[in-house]
Amino acid sequence: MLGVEKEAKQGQFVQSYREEIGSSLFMKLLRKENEGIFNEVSDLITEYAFLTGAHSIHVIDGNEEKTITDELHREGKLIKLNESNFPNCYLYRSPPFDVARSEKDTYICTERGPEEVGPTNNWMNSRDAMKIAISNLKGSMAGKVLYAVPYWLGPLSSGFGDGGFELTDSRYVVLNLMKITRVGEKVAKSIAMKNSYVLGLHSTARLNPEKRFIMHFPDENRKMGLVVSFNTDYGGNALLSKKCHALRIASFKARREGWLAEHMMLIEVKDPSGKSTFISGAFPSSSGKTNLSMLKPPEHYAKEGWATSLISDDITWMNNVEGTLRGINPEYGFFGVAPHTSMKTNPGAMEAIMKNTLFTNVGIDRDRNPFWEGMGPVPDGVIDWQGRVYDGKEKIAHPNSRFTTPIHEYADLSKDYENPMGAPVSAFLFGGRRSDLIPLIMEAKSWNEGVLFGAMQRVETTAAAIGKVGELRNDPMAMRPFMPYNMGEYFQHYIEIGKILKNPPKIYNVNWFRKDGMGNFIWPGYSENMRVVEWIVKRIDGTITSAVDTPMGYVPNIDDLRLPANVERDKIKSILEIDAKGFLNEFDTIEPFFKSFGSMFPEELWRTYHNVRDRLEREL
Ligand code: OXD
Ligand code: MN
Repeated sequence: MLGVEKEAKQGQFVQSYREEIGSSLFMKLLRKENEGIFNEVSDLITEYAFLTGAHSIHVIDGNEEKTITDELHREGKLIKLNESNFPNCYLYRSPPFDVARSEKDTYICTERGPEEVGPTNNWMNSRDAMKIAISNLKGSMAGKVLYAVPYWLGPLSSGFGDGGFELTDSRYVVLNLMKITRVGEKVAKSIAMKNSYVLGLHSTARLNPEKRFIMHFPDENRKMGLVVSFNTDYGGNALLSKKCHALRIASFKARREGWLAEHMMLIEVKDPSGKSTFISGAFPSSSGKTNLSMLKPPEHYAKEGWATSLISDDITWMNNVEGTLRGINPEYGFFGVAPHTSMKTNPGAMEAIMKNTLFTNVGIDRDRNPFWEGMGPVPDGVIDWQGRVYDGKEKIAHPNSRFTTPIHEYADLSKDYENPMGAPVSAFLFGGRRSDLIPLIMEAKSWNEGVLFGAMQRVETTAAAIGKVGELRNDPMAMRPFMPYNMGEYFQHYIEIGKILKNPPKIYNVNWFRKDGMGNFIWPGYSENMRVVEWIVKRIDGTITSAVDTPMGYVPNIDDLRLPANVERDKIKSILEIDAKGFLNEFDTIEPFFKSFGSMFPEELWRTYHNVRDRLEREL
């Protein structure tokens, strides 16, 4: 695949590479289960090791976490946190220029042409891309160990899961993957049975941001997908199982095979009668998706018998099973944004991250407890994310600092988390940070109008990606950074999915971020979002049949929302209203974006757009 197969077969280290690969327990099992895949993977690892000049190879069996952690700790690359308060927790500091996803360096590489990926992606011809990759990767691991991490996305026995291998020289990446995916021996059978896998080639190389590339080749690797990433060691750029595989490469597969790979959380909500409703939601990075997935009902709701549990905090794969969409979480852990996570905003996450967690770019106090903005008063002598004594001027934690935590540390995991068939999804929420216009909640009148809600998402940018924070940009279905093919075709794919479902989820637009004239948030958010969730559950189960019929969709009668004690009813009323003029402006603003997809933009969605627009005009 890398064009060095022949040389690799005769290379100096090849014999020892082969022996190292063959000695892995994972590889022994893989050989027993599927000799063909074993041979193919052995050749690929050898070829990559030869190209990068790796000193040796280590295939991860699943029991290496402690050894690698201890090594990095001894070398001073990990700081051990306070063992009494944060057992088995460590801090890693990344170079200040490698702290977030880099969209400008992210490419989709095909042979056909840029129209295939549309105006929201960077395209490169796959042959040119491969040349750039090879020249950067060549010799980049001299003297280093090449780690091969076999991982599985989804419950182990699930037919909806998918396997992958990430080959990397970064022990930081290995530790993260060991927390956020299922790895090693236990995944051999699943990969062998699937008889395919996504290949991820990563190298920290020289960490040169000028030559940073995150390249996706959907047609390579027997058309199962190849990702090549180098000169970066951070998050979505380097943990290739996550954004690269579970969203971008998976989206190509999902379109081909008729399912959805979404940037969505998935939560189970139990009502007092014990009935479960599963609600998924797409929110851009760093916009409260993790908090919503871990929503804890306020005390009096809990007393009444409402309960919630988590399936996914970031990514949901949904398949049509007999007319119902069923969702699984491909991941096995959280790579969550630390700042503003607190006992108020997300007590479940705070409890989960107190054990077995790898923190990146947060601050620490004198007792080596992690610290970040939003946690409470700043302790004396706090050290910032770059290891300097905090001077009160810059941030203590980087705004995109993270916690990497195994999912089983979270107390309220849904019993359906490991269900190989997934959980039946009854609602999609679309949302994001919008201080104006978008009401607290509105329900789409049809599947296609819901698709329009998603397509029209315009939200404020956050620190999860390099670039300006707080700018409004189009982010359909919160997938703009992750949708690897033409967005117009993605909308069509959504419309087609709606047609094959007997029980399509109801679609909602939510906005927790409306501000008043003084710049204060109107809705209290966090656990109080349960009140909106209750309305959604009751709309789905038919308990609440009447709602206000507006040109955009249905909004709650204010008396059907149980309001928190500390809010002004009139203010809440104002964020349930539809500003027809404002929405018409929004339609005008969005139109050039839709037109940028040319003939790829679905006719059916234009029709929906004009129908809703006409309704708004009639309102004036
Ligand atoms: C993430 C992101 O890391 O969306 O989840 O950037
Ligand atoms: Mn995300």
